[in-house]
Amino acid sequence: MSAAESACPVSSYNEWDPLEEVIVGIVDGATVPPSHIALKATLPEDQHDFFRKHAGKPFPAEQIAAGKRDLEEFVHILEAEGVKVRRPEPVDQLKAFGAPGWTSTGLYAAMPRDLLLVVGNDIIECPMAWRSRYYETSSYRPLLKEYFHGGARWSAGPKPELKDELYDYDWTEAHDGGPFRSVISEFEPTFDAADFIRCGRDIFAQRSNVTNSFGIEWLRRHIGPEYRIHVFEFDDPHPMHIDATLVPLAPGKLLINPERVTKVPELFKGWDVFRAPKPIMPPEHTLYMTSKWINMNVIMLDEQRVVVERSDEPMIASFKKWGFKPILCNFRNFNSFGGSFHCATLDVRRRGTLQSYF
Ligand code: DAV
Repeated sequence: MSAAESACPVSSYNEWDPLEEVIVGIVDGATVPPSHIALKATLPEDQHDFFRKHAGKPFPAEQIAAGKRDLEEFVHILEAEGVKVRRPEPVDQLKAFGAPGWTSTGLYAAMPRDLLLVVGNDIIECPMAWRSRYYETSSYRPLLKEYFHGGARWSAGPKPELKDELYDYDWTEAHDGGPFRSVISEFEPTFDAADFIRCGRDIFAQRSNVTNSFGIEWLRRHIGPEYRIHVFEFDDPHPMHIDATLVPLAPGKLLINPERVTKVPELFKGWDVFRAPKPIMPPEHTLYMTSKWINMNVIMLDEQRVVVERSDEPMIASFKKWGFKPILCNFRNFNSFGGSFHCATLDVRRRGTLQSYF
């Protein structure tokens, strides 16, 4: 690695090199997006009513306050572990925006993992398929400009039009266990960063209700022949984001969702495969946008230290058994907004170099 590379403010190749700088999202101003078919395909069944009734309105204030408390605890923990923490700027999510043919209001700046992808020294703004997330990078622009001035590459996918042609308005779930039917078409490239997970030269991806093949192909050519993108299909009728399904924790160590990964890809032959324990999230706890499997949505601070939800005893015990060092943090209130530690963060800089682990 050259001196210029090591000095770059953006530098991260995998999920486990020692974490130096991270962006942690915010829940301030979190707003329920307008109703749209693209949401329907991913929201939990029991949340459809809530989203219909509260479209375009802020999420309940007490939930936002509780989510904020969890985030503050998380930030303190990261700082105590020696990690530099950065935060996005709050923006008014109720301000309408649009493009020819549509208007929307926003969502939040809670999940940097969803919309920014760091591959080496490149920080990529993803062309997201949800209209409500079209301008979500606004909150991160001051940071992106700073990183660019500091020497990072700053890229963006082709700005999507998000016309009606992108969406399948007749979408219904394939109940018969048939092949995955996405709510989005191949009209133009779209992808969320969280449908990709990095493992040095190898990057794992899935097609989902926000990521199409066109988007994956765009990224493949953008990052170039130094990287290999592997596209997997899992047993998940509502795929959106890979980080509660298949999570490489360290070289040779893979965490899987045992319900969705019924066949571990051949590539991981010889790796330790850890099956995430069943989530213990109480049924009365509101989860607006995810399944309970966010118990496996953890962040590695290095090859051993892993941040785990404080009340998640089965996960804590499993990580200890597997030889990791769990660091506990309250995060259930934040979980309500659709993710856990991995979703809430973007590892901007980890101390390490580009390597092959296969
Ligand atoms: O339920 O698998 C988890 C990740 C959301 N950003 C799920 C989604």
